[in-house]
Amino acid sequence: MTTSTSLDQVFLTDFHSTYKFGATPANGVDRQAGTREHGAIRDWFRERAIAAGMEVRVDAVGNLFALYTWDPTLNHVFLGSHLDSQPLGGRFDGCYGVVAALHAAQEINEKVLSGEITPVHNIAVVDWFNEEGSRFQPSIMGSSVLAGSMNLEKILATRDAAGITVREALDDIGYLGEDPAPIPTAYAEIHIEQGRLLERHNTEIGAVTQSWYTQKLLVTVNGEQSHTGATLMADRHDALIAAAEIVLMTERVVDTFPAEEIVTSVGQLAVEPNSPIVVPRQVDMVIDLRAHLRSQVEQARATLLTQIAEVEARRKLTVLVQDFDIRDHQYYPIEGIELTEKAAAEAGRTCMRIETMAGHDSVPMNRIVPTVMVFVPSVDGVSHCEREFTRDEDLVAGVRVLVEIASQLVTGSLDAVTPGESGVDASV
Ligand code: HGY
Ligand code: MN
Ligand code: MN
Repeated sequence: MTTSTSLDQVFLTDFHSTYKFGATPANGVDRQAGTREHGAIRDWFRERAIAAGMEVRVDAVGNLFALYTWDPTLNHVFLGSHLDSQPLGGRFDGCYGVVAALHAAQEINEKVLSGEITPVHNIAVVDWFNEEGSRFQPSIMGSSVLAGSMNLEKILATRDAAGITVREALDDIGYLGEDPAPIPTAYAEIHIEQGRLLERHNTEIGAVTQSWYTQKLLVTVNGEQSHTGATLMADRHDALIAAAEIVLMTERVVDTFPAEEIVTSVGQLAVEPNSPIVVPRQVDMVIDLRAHLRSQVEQARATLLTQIAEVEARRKLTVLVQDFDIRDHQYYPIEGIELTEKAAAEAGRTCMRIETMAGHDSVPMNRIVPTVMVFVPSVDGVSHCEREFTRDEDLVAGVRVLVEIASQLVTGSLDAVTPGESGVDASV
């Protein structure tokens, strides 16, 4: 009889072996969606799944599935996350959830084959395509297409900065699929918290209650090119100076809200023509705005638009602002939260309710099927960074909880539960 300890060791060995895919010098990974590094870890996942007797499928948007189908007349409980990463990202973000799901599914399969569990649903482990949204925007692509909130053809035609389409990138790594995706009946995802609340509260498991309202703003500042040496200062229409003012405004807008209720940064900025002796003609940048409530994001956005209009007039240039990647805040079903709390208690782990500020594939899935989202702690709350770290004992605690949640889902515990509700602002 294999004990959970030996199973945990097998999981850890497997998970630690993923660090080599896209390994970076400072202990991170770089395997952006559709790159050869991303293809390599997907090949590894495929081999592991086939070796475990699973059927592998790839759908039209490159979602990669590994299935145990005990009864072909039944739908599948999905367990998963994503294997793609941010540039110079962390080894745990997404990948932990996929490997944990693979191991949980294998443990469930053993229980089904031994008759310990009588499933009313099959199980599908999924590596969603392009959750991160760095090379191809927006983020959370593959699960959003499956959930019906993004259009397949539009996504396949999306281009990266080099003009390569999603379709071409998937084809290049051999993951432009034609298989029918399995039909989900419920979804569970385990993920590192990427924040510091579990650490702050010295708690091992997070039962996620809601996702934050998030949106991005593409800001294009149009000035005029001129000579950095010969043009009088009064004659300059410097797009980068104006953009710099807007970046500082973005940080300052947060000060008008209660602490830790709204976050924002400009993570991406491109200057044209980016020559050392040319006053910049154009700047394109992306503001990421997220808050506990929709009304807070909308209020911050309105303040920024007013301030941007003032910069436009004063500096005699134009600024175009386009909203994109808008995700309403969404509640996870209480029955799933209670399932996590029960599973944590049975595993002898502390648990607390927590909101997710980061987006996940569970956000679109929570719109179509009952969804359970579980966190394990991030050391220093650091993520999207090579320094990202989660301790082995926290990783295996999460796997134990995921196995119990998955056992409940495949035996129908959430069958009577509706998908997550969109958030309604208490303040409106
Ligand atoms: O959008 C997000 O928060 C995720 O990290 N892609
Ligand atoms: Mn992630
Ligand atoms: Mn991420």
